[in-house]
Amino acid sequence: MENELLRLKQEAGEALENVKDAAALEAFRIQFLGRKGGLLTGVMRQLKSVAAEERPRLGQLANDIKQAVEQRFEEIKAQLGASSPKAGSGATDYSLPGRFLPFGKLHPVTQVMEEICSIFEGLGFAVAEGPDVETDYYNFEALNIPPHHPARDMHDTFYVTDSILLRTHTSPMQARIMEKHDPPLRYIAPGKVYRCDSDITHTPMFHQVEGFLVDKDVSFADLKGVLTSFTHKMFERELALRFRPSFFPFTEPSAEVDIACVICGGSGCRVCKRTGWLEILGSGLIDPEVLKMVGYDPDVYSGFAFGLGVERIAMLKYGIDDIRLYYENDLRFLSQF
Ligand code: 2U9
Repeated sequence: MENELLRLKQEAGEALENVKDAAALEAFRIQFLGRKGGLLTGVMRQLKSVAAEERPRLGQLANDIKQAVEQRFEEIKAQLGASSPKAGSGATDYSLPGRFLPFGKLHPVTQVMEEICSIFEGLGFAVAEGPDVETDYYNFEALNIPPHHPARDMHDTFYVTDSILLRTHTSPMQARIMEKHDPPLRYIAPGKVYRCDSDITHTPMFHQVEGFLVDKDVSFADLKGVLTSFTHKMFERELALRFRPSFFPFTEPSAEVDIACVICGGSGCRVCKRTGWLEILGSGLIDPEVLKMVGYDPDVYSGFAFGLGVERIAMLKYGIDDIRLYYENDLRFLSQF
């Protein structure tokens, strides 16, 4: 019996060290440790027929060997990262195909933002990014919106302190660029902006691309040319444009730009509220006060500026009717783009 135990110890040890995969490990378990017919289990059963005075010593030896083999078995199982199949479940089918994780994609807002930037880059604009946390000065004052100006109400600002805030538009970046560089300048500023507002057409965070061009003799005709070119490229057809007089503190004159409805082509439908037009961006000639604030002489230089909401452009391009869909992380929506 003792010899039999020592021989099994040696045999099991060698067999375990030769195990190379989960299937071989399972075969080992059945051969040596299986409840029915396992070699070690079988020897332990024979203890009953050993002489009574020998039983304690041989019982102890058998237990020590079984424990050592089981411990090495668990170590090798952990090394292989394999869990042996549960009793009665049958062997693992290694020919089954693996489970594939779905590929991620760029968010539709990121895709449209990149498309907008690449169109403006094609028109000669450079891209500049700036901080989301801004000073009151760059977000408002440098853009001709002094304290207590009624335009501040429209921005629904998230304040961090009295003079620090989450930017409500990307225009502060443009003021920073103008302050640092002399004309001619042609820049767009894409990024996240924040306003305390939430409903079917507003989220507290959204994305803007704002742009400007400053040089000598820049006129409203230049603005119309750039925005017409951008819109035709963005919507992949020569849609009619309408420049509607508007007001922004940083531009004078100002205009909101509409395109002929992408759904009905201008005849009137539910999407364009029967007007035939869809608003896509705001624009204007940079107010001389803003030029003066960054140190430019408005008698020498003039410029135009524009701003658009990326979520809105993507909604019009893809027929999305609720802005909140962008931020619910529902793959059934996101994987369509
Ligand atoms: C400087 C001077 C002027 C940027 C401009 C708009 C008009 C505009 C909105 C459109 C939809 C933002 O996302 S939106 O809510 N923007 O209408 N933005 S002109 O004018 C500037 C910017 C910087 C120094």
